Amino acid sequence: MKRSLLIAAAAVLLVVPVTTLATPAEAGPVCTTARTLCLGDVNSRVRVNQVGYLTDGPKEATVVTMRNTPLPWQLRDAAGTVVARGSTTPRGVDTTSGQNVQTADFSAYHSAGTGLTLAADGDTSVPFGIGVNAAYEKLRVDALSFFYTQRSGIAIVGSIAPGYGRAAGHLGVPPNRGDTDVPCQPGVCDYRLDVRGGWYDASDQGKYVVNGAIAVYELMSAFERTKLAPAEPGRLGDGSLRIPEHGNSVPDILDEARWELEFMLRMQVPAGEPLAGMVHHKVHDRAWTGLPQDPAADPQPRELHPPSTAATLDLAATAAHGARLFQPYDRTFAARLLAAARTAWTAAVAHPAIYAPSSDNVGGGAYDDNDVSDEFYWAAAELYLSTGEPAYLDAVMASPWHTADVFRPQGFGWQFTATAGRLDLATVPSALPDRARVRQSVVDGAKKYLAMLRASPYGIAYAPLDGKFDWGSNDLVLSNLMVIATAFDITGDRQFRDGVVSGMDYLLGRNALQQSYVTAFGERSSHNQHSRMYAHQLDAALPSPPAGSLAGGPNSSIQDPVASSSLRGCAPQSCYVDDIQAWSTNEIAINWNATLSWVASFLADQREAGPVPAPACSVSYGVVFDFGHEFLARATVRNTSTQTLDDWKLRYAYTGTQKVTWAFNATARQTAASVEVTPGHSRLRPGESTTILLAGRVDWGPDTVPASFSCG
Ligand code: 9MR
Repeated sequence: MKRSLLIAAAAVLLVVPVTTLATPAEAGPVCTTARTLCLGDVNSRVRVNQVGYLTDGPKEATVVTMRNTPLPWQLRDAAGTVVARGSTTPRGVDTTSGQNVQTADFSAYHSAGTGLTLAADGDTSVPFGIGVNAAYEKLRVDALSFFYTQRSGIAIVGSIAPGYGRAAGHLGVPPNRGDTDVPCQPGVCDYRLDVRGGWYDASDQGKYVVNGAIAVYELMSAFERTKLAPAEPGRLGDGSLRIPEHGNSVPDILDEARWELEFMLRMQVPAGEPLAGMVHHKVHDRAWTGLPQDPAADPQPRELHPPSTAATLDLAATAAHGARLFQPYDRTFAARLLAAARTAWTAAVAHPAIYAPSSDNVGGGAYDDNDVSDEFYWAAAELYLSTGEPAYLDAVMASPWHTADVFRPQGFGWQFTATAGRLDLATVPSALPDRARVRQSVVDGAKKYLAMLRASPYGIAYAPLDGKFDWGSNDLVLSNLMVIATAFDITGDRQFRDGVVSGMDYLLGRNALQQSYVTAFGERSSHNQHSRMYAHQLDAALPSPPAGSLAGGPNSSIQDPVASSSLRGCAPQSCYVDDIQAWSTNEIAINWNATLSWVASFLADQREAGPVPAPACSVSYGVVFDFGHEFLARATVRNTSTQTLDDWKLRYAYTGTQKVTWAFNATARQTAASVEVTPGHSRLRPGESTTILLAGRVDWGPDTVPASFSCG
């Protein structure tokens, strides 16, 4: 059959007109099956963020249309009354979707509400809200609570995760054959390891150090950000997530990160063995299991796969990172982490080229990587930031990644970790000689992503080099939003905050498929993700993935049978289907939810009425004397606001191991890393300054200055 006839037949079969309204050449492949959500009756051509918009934030929608001249749009409230109107901007054919589109900007409308709709070109959007900061707060908690239900080696308690209770998986209880005493693959080693715990990676119940590492980094970074930027640290504190470790005085996000770190430590080759200090790349089933599969009922033998330099360096990076964060809560654990990080670094230097091969993909994913220069950079960066030691600084400065452009259009993740190192070198205080340049590089990278976002009529801050969307593209979009968010934290420049707010629209429904990729967020959200535990689509007795689960998203390579048969010829953005068997486009994974958690946490910190306000004071904090393990610091606080500060307090957090023991001209109280200073000078008029002296100890590591202060 001729192509044009085929397209006509498909359109007749679908009864309703195709909604992509692109040229026939583009419309054909996108709309030939119902799976592609091309049905005009359910798929509005007006694409919005289905969760909604912040009252004081950018508000844009994308309209799929054949027209190329501006069209009128109307914003209606829940009662159907037009509350704002305007006209669209023609954007031509969008290369990522093949759709001819226009954008509608209703940012000037600031009133909060629910059930709003946007109409243009004879079609109306799904309902959405304005004033959705609370939804982002919920997203932060949901996205982070995902990790609890992914835990291995512990029973999931139904009262904590309603609907998701299950027996502990892989604790050596039959039919499980792991993970308490796991042998290596034949010929790899002659010892066995107890590698219980950690998180199941995705749908499969494998546990992979490199993917665990990037996920745990993002969780720890979301926590560390509360010390580096104006944020509300309590929101990530003890009791904030749906996890069992409430009431232990440790922020829940760190409790969750520790679950994975403990597992990663168990993957390190023990002293006395030939590759001592290296880290096994992964542990998983000998053969693939089918769907559904309860972890506790998995009968497959588990095997340790060979150590790799990438896994070793990733343990070095995250254990070093964790050491500085856990120090205020558990010094013994912090010391264990730091020792393991040092050992791993030394082992990686001695074995710099042991690569995980792409062929090792039976029973689990390969997570192959044969360039570990970026992992060396990241590990050196975290070791330097935590210890301040010259050897690690030298490794940072000597790395080609230190001056290269690490802000790649295709984003970063488990396979490319230099960006993680760069972001932390830019934000965590240190004596890095070229720190100002490093900070500027993040701002420059973010500007590039912002330009991409603005050039894309769907607001996508992601542009893979060949135009093909990668496996897990949603995660890569979010990774670039992390960079834009970090630029906001560095500069306070509102365009970056607005960029992140706007960039989230794509993931929550403003896209070619009108799909919210986050379960239970938005009218049309993904809920059939590929998962052995949450296989509701296959067995009605099982749950769907929990609220806040991110689907991997459009993947041009469509490697699974369902996607490859139903999406053949898809435009990049349309290479997605919410089907449980479409594992190459629709899986869930810890690294993806970690990036979502980071960005959701940033968004939750952005209030309705503009970014978190600048502090009422400026603080100049300097170390006056450093006697090795003791310090004397001076903080000069100036009231930069227009209001007199009465009975005010100075608040900040250390990123290192400092502990204030005494204050002059003030009283200081330190809880974990957070310090609250009550000055003797309790009234500070606008423009007035006061100086406070603080004495304290440094257990180990550098005596760096705090990064962010608040007064009030
Ligand atoms: O996220 C991984 C992606 O970057 C790779 O291209 C893909 C193929 O190797 O593998 C993805 O990771 C999967 C892993 O191999 C096994 N567990 C599920 C992961 C998410 O799909």
